Amino acid sequence: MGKKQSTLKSDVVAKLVKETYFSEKEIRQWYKGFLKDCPDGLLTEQGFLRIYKQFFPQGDPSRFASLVFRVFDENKDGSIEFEEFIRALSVTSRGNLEEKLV
Ligand SMILES: [Ca+2]
Repeated sequence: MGKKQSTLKSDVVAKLVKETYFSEKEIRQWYKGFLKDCPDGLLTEQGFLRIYKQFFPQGDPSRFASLVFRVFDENKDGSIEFEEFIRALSVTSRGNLEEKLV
């Protein structure tokens, strides 16, 4: 709990490949970027919004991103771990999250 991880364990990667739309390579790339933005492995809501805006530059996703943040902070600890993050990204990048939230 709360330990720094510089690499992603292969069993974690395998699990995420199954649970998301991303390939192993994509997941490892996202993890690198994630650690750059969040060296302690935890993403705050502000940090999430910043990344989200890069991913969806059109429009103002602030409200939506805030909603997404709450939905995907599965253990409700106020921050998003990489596993929560990549699941959120997988769903939102396919654009069906609104359906899920309704
Ligand atoms: Ca969390």
